[in-house]
Amino acid sequence: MKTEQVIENLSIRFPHEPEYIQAVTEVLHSIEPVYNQHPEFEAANLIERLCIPDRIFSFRVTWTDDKGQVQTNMGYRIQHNNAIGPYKGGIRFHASVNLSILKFLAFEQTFKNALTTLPMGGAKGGSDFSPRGKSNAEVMRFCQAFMTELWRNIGADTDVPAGDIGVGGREVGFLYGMYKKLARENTGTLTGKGLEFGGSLIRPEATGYGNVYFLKHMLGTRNLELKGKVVAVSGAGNVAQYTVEKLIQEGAKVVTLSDSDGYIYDPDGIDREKLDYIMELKNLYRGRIWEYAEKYGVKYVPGARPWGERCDIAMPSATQNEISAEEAQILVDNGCIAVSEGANMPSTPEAIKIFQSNGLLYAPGKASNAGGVSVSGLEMSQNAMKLSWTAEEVDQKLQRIMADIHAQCQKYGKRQDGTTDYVMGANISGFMKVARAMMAQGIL
Ligand code: NDP
Ligand code: 2IT
Repeated sequence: MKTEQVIENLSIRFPHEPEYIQAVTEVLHSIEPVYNQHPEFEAANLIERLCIPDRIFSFRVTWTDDKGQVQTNMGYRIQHNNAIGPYKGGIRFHASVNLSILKFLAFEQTFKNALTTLPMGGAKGGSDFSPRGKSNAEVMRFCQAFMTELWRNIGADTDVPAGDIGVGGREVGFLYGMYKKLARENTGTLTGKGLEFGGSLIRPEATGYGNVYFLKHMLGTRNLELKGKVVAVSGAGNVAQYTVEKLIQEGAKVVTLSDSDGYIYDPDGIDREKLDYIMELKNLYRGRIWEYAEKYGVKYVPGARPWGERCDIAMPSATQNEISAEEAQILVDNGCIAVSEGANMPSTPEAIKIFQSNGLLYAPGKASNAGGVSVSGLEMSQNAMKLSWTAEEVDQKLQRIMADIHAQCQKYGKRQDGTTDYVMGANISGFMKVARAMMAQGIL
């Protein structure tokens, strides 16, 4: 494979898609050596077939706001690759959503889902609609309008959406309700559903818990303990909240959280009671993180991210490209030993280089945040069997999956000195599974 040529070619064919090209570039650089050991891959032009999504749906979503004004947004679903199972991946509602962002997410999802050991292909969808500041009724009308267009293209055995930024339990409920009304079936075509109508226990917790389980495995390779470590977490949504919950259970001290307006720094650490307050603030009142600083009398820094605060471990859990090279260097200078990504692609390529060249334990999101989609896969299994597992059963399966992903990273990312390159490991392991499945199924 002439990697640079492939990247250049994709950049020309898909200009104005920087996040997509960024994600593709990282994976292609990782897999180049193993790809070149398989001339049959090149003969089948596997690389372009793997980088370019199977298909993209885009549509207008029309809805009426509370003032009676008719609004339009764009809606998308990217079905990236279904070589190993039905298309699977979240839906993002955020003003920044565009094809570049959804294509990078669908591409990453394909490799992440391959790592989970479950039979799921990769997809992503979303809209440039932002639920922020909208009433419940507006969110419901938007979700219903979005699903009116999407429903024909999804299904329990074809494409199974779930949540992502701006899409949580409330939105999945509205989306699923409309899906059922149109499709007239009840097979669980979305995951992240409420417990009363087919949702799985531990799905809300899964991404955050899974990331902490993965982190513990990484620390274990250096005989390090999580207990007593100071952790900086960004975001304050689903992933951040349950990351903090598990970190508290493990005896770590979480000192930061953030949202798109700024971050809070609590030197005493966020305890269970403070976390309950955050969950109520964010999930019920839909307030801002500065309100935490006001309530507990701690520092709030508007317009900034938390990486300047001293910590042993960083767990970015908000959005893509939220750690720049400068911020990575500050983390290193402050003695940070590990970065485990809850968000998708939160570290810029330059930041990753800084983490790796300074010997930090660094886990890319496609490995460390795979717990969320894994429990989505377990929700699909439970729906198909028409039964539900206990929280303990699901949590145990999640722990086993995260241990397995860590082992795959070690196997495929082993450096000469015996340490693990988790980027290399995750990319090669995910790629080889998808590649073998594609080769076996012919030129499509
Ligand atoms: P939520 O919508 O629940 O929370 C997102 C949080 O990140 C909010 O605090 C939000 O702040 C902040 N945020 C979002 N966009 C930006 C931005 N552009 N700049 C700064 N802050 C921002 O989403 P999730 O917790 O579900 O998702 C967080 C990350 O984890 C995403 O990268 C997602 O792709 C990834 N992920 C999610 C999984 C899941 O199961 N939910 C699974 C695996 C990965 P504000 O409220 O101000 O917008
Ligand atoms: O990025 C992700 O893995 C998710 N948003 C979860 C996808 C899913 O299908 O549960």
